[in-house]
Amino acid sequence: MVAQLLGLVFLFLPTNLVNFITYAVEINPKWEVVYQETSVYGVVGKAVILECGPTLPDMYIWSFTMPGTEAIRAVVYDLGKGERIQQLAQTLGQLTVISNSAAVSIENLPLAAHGLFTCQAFYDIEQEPKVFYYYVHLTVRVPVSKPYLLMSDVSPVEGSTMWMRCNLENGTGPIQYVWQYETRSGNISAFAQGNTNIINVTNINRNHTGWYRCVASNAVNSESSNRLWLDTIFGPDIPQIDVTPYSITERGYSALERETVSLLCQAQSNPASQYVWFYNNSQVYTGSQLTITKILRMHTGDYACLAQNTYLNTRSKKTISLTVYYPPDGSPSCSVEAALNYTALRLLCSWPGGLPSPSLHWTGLVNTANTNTAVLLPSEGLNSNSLFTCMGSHLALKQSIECSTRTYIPPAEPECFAYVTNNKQYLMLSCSWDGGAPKALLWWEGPDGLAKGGEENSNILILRYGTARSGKPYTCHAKHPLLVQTKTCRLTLEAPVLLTQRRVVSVYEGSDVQLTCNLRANYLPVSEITWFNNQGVGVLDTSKYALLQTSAWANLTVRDTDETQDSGEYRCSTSNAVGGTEINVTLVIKRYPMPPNVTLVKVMYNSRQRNEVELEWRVENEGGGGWTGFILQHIWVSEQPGRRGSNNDSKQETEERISPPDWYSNIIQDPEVRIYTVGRLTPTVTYQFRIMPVNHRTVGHPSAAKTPAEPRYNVYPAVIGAAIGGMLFAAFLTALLLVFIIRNRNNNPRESYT
Ligand SMILES: *C1O[C@H](CO)[C@@H](O)[C@H](O)[C@H]1NC(C)=O
Ligand SMILES: *[C@@H]1O[C@H](CO)[C@@H](O)[C@H](O)[C@H]1NC(C)=O
Ligand SMILES: *[C@@H]1O[C@H](CO)[C@@H](O)[C@H](O)[C@H]1NC(C)=O
Ligand SMILES: *[C@@H]1O[C@H](CO)[C@@H](O)[C@H](O)[C@H]1NC(C)=O
Ligand SMILES: *[C@@H]1O[C@H](CO)[C@@H](O)[C@H](O)[C@H]1NC(C)=O
Ligand SMILES: *[C@@H]1O[C@H](CO)[C@@H](O)[C@H](O)[C@H]1NC(C)=O
Ligand SMILES: *[C@@H]1O[C@H](CO)[C@@H](O)[C@H](O)[C@H]1NC(C)=O
Ligand SMILES: *[C@@H]1O[C@H](CO)[C@@H](O)[C@H](O)[C@H]1NC(C)=O
Ligand SMILES: *[C@@H]1O[C@H](CO)[C@@H](O)[C@H](O)[C@H]1NC(C)=O
Ligand SMILES: *[C@@H]1O[C@H](CO)[C@@H](O)[C@H](O)[C@H]1NC(C)=O
Repeated sequence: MVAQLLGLVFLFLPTNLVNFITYAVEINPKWEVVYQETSVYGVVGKAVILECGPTLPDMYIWSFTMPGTEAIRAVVYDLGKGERIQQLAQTLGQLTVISNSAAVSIENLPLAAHGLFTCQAFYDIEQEPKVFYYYVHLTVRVPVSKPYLLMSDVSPVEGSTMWMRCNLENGTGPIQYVWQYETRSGNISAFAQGNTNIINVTNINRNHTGWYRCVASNAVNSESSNRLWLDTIFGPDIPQIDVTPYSITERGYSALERETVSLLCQAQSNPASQYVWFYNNSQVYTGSQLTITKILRMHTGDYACLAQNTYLNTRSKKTISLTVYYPPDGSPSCSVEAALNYTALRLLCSWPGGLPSPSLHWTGLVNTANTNTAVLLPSEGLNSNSLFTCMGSHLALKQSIECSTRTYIPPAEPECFAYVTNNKQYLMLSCSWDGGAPKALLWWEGPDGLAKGGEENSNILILRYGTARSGKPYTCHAKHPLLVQTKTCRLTLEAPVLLTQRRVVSVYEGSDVQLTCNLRANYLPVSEITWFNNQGVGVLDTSKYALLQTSAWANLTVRDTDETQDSGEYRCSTSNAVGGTEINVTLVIKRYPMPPNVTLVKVMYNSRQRNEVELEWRVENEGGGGWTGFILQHIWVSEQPGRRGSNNDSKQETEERISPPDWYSNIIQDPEVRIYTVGRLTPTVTYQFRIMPVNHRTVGHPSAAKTPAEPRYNVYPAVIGAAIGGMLFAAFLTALLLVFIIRNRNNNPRESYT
């Protein structure tokens, strides 16, 4: 039995396992050896149990074959006399046989224990022995040690490439590597994994920023490295600008005037951005938030935020346009105008200025698109007096402002009148229909298709003077949108006709006479009446003429008429745009009848001084025309030098007398006077006297001229007698005149007409 065992051992030793098995099978094919193979995995330093059959065999031998060698070496055996641990076992860890079995336990497993353990077990030796070979492949594994992470760059710039390596000292392969990524918030995720300990990270971005660790795992364990912070350098991105209060339009941002506006600029960047603000390309502020308190319309413009990464020396910029809205000044203005050829109304509402333009709408209008500022209203169904209100609102105003407009028909009727320009060049036909809202339209129609287009409120048809048609109507039409019917007024022009009370006026000279001239009717246009005197000269108000005039008549008074000056044809004339006319008035100035002849009865110096002459006269044949006074005249006839008592040369005196003699007149206006004394005469001169009677303006025949007589001293009583006789005669004449006057007082008019 020992031989068998030894033989077996012998057989076992020299060859490889396969040979040995083949050989054993060859020995005894009937008594087949049973082979069983298992694999056992152990971890270095730990314990492992290697089984050798389920029951305790009668004998067993544990052997060990180092990998890479063929030699099989005994480790421990028990041939029935107890276990015999070989020296080899010391290199294989703390090897003990588990009692009551053939299993061995190896504690503190060394790497050297890695190899093939073979347990040859013999059962039932006393009877028919059974042989089992248990092959136990022991794999000794090394746990992974704590790895440590290495990065090529812990602050990579965005877009660059880097690597991460998971360094490991010990560990049996295969080893799996997992790179973990931990966000700031502590969320951990697998970033990469594989069986190599290095990974390349291309195109690094900011999302890669965070904690990294690597985990190395093998069949034994798994170990995690310490975490390492990866800080991606990037930016700045294009800044984002937040405007508060937020209001955006298609033109950009908007703000209301006087608001406080804050512009916040943010640009992602590592390290953090530095900000500079620009307004219309001028730097205005450094910092992320630009605040404008009480923004004004002049602050409209472009705002740019420049973000800088000072580490990378990179920058980015964003520009926004900010419009400051402001309301229009004042309030909206409402108006109404005619539309559709004065058959409808157009309401207009306007409120200029403001940004954006204010919104305007008419209130209380139905069936109209009242979003429009100009609204068209058909005039049907409208009251003649209506109020329309337009509301104006603007986003910068809390309250809307309204305006209103009223429509009404002109209060009066259309009025037509005509007048002539001062220089009589034009005739103006004026038509007016004032007041009213909207304004009315006026147009003219005249004879022969004459027309003048429409004008509002008033319309003047201008005709060249004299071209107007007499007797034909000129019609002014007036249309107001609030009235369906057209109103009219009409002018019919006629040439004037003049009348006078008397065609021939006769009057005694010296009186005032009135000539009258009046228009038969009131003609359009009003034409002025002009008087021309008997010389054909236009009459003005003078001392001679008094002109009294209205538009309808003109009375000419000729003052203090004189037969030769004032007699004749007087003409009264007028004309208007359609014609002229004149009438003649014949003025006949009658003279008074010739006064009776007068005879000088006494012409005498009243003293020797010869400087006063006393005259006395007598009216002949008093039954003729009356008299109103006398003209007493004297004239120089000659001079007696000697009588003057002067040394002056007489030749000289004679020469003086050569000039034609003049009659010197004394007017005596009292018809009763018969005696008169002419004084301040030159004593040396010889005079002649005469007298003429006067009846108003009519001068009678002069009496025979008489030279004064020298006074006589002894004729005194005769003189007195003559004087008394003269006085008596004069009294008689006066009585006669009085009788004449009294008799004719009532039927002796100053003028008479024929
Ligand atoms: C002579 O006449 C002249 C002019 O007539 C006069 O100036 C002068 O005084 C006279 N002489 C005498 C003596 O009367
Ligand atoms: C790696 O194994 C060697 C030898 O077994 C040991 O000396 C060393 O301490 C191990 N290293 C680590 C990190 O466990
Ligand atoms: C952590 O990650 C999980 C899954 O990846 C996700 O559902 C969760 O929202 C994350 N939590 C945070 C705080 O990011
Ligand atoms: C990483 O990149 C290096 C060079 O860029 C290359 O040699 C290496 O093969 C790459 N490794 C992996 C795992 O891609
Ligand atoms: C980073 O992550 C965010 C959210 O997951 C994503 O929207 C963004 O595009 C990422 N950025 C880059 C550079 O990949
Ligand atoms: C800024 O620019 C805007 C638009 O170009 C312009 O309307 C505004 O007047 C400018 N402001 C100043 C102060 O130049
Ligand atoms: C306007 O109205 C007037 C009469 O009311 C008419 O004569 C004129 O032809 C009209 N004009 C138009 C353009 O309809
Ligand atoms: C002028 O004459 C008219 C008659 O033609 C007459 O009626 C009127 O009273 C006169 N006026 C004056 C102020 O005499
Ligand atoms: C009026 O008198 C003027 C002359 O004095 C004469 O030429 C003219 O024909 C007269 N007119 C009339 C209407 O009698
Ligand atoms: C009046 O005198 C004139 C001239 O002296 C004379 O012709 C005339 O007959 C006289 N008349 C009378 C009525 O005597």
